[in-house]
Amino acid sequence: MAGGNISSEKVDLLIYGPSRPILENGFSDQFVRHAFESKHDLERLAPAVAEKIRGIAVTYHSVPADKTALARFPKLEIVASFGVGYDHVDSTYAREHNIVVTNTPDVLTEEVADVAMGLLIATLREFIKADRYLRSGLWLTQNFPLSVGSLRDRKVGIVGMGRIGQAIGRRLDASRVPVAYHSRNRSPSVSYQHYPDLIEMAKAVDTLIVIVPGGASTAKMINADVLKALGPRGVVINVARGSVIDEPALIAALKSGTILAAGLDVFANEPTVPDELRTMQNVVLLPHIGSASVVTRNAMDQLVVDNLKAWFAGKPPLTPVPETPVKGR
Ligand code: A2R
Repeated sequence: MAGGNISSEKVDLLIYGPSRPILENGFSDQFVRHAFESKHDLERLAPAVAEKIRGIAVTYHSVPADKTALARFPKLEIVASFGVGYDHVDSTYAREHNIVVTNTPDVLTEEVADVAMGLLIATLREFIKADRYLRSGLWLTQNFPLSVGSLRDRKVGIVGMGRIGQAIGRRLDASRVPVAYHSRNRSPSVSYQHYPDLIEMAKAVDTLIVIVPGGASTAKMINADVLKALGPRGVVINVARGSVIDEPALIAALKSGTILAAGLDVFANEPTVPDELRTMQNVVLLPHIGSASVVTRNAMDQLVVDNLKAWFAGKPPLTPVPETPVKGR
């Protein structure tokens, strides 16, 4: 199945979530844009307009394109979502209603892998603490203490060996760090040791880098048992989704010394981060910046626009998600 009606009639689009220049200027006059920043704003959308909407650009993961939201649009053909994770889009409802869902894979792969690697090293070698130490003038009186953590004596288990997991693996290879991975299926693209059982991998390594999709199948998969198996040298890096970690279990493990440290770019209830984490010394916390550079975010916005344009030019979508009812180009 290729794209929608290619006549010259106007196409009504909903821009759902924060707008940005490429989403504002990237469409020709054939498109009529209706911009709504939040779910609350969307409630103001007149039913007469909702009836005309044929495409939605979901511009951030904080706006839920759930069943209730999607059901308002009887003529909806395509939801073009920003980001590689699309757990905020009800792709099951979309498939059942023959609505195409696209995401923005590949264009952010190397950027997120860079952040995973930076966060790992910053956590192990305590960059943030060292920066604070220098700024506070303490270096004038004594040297910064040696870091307990180092990449030199570690074995990393990557949880998820897709596009980004493989890009992280390449960086660890370059750093001469041994790698293993956990996923449901063995990946034909890598030769690292595969563990179908996450606990078994956690026992065999001392560092986990989490890069699986969010959603029901991965919810709280990094739980108290996995953390216990990782052990007192354990370090957890999460650049996936906050939902993947049992956050109270992680906090307890960090407090009790069940594991050593964590580097987190994502949280269960963003942008709220538990006070207990914010006051801990053995964590590095980032405000979900994995893909958040100007160059990469522009490429992601452009891919959202290009998916919608391809579809309404009668072509297949460029990057449909696996569950969607159509094949890509
Ligand atoms: O399990 P598999 O064989 O489908 O492998 C995928 C793995 N994965 C899981 N592993 C264990 N338990 C699960 N329930 C589970 N579900 C998926 O995650 C595969 O190795 C990896 C996903 O790879 P890609 O689809 O290529 O995603 P990409 O581009 O690497 O991004 C991963 C996630 C995004 O969904 C965002 O949430 C986040 O990174 O930024």
